[in-house]
Amino acid sequence: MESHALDMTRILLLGGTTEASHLAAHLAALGIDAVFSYAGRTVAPVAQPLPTRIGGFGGAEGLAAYIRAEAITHVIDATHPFAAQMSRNALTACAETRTPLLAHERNPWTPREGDRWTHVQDTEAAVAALPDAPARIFLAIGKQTLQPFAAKPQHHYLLRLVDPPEAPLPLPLCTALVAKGPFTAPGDTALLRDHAITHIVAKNAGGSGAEAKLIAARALRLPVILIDRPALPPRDTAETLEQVMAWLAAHPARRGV
Ligand code: 3Y8
Ligand code: NAP
Repeated sequence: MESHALDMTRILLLGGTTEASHLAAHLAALGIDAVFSYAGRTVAPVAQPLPTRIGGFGGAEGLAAYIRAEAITHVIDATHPFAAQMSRNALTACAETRTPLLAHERNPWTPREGDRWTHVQDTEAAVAALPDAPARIFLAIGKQTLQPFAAKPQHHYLLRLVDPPEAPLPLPLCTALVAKGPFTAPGDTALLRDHAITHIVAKNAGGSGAEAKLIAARALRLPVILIDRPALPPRDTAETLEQVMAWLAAHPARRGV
């Protein structure tokens, strides 16, 4: 990227994933002006080597106002594939402010030999896919989408949360673990075995940070109910850091006069 374009570049990096943290470190090392953004979903998010803002923008309008006020020249959406509302707002705000937008996301996981996966479209379909006879379910989906599982209270649920739950959990038989990824296959294999887990429910997040439980399920030959990621409108996407940097070079910064 030419130096003058680099001087005017000011990136808003929508984060909250392993890939966002890797990109933040790369941009900081290059001295590229960028702001990292968390939703504020957790008590103590991982510190980033970039100036960081925490909290919602106030919808697409709030994001558009932020882009103008902060003279943002590029938005890189490196949020989680299930953070669909943030991604939709970024599409709207970048169209309105004519700001180049890139989605930095990982590909969905694909099954390998020995995987016993059932693909479902959403959380409700995941609940329907559970057996009726009491079982022991590892719900590795965070805490925002637990309520639908109350429809099958007969199961014992093992939950893994980033922060201790503030409110009572909606599942009568459950064990809550507080742990922040990225996780390891040996650790998750021991966890599934220690809790005599019979089924796993997970989001098709892709990437490495959440994959350990799928590797563990393959080793223990356990069934996995995998929730497909929400569909999003078309946008520029880049899977690797190199593709992100090539996209930036192909979209040199310019501000309306
Ligand atoms: C607040 C930032 C990094 C980022 C690490 C990745 C990997 C570890 C694995 C399991 C699955 C789950 C959950 C998970 C993983 C990474 C990544 C990823 C899954 C942090 C983070 C924030 C969040 C929000 C949190 C959600 C929850 C989802 C737990 C930080 C740690 C289940 C997604 O308790 C809650 O309210 C948790 C909420 C959104 C999904 C949900 O709907 O509940 N992530 N996760 C970000 C913000 O405020 O903007 O606190 O440090 C980030 C990471 N979580 O830098 O290495 O890249 O995916 N996060 C899923 O994938 O299924 C756990 O337990 O096996
Ligand atoms: P979401 O449902 O798509 O977004 C809900 C609202 O949260 C957005 O409209 C926006 O509020 C705010 N928001 C979301 N991400 C933000 C960000 N990076 N910076 C500033 N505001 C943000 O999002 P979510 O699924 O709750 O995810 C929240 C965060 O957790 C994201 O950073 C995401 O990358 C991370 N995460 C989510 C998952 C998951 O499974 N959903 C997994 C791992 C990490 P306003 O409308 O007010 O702007």
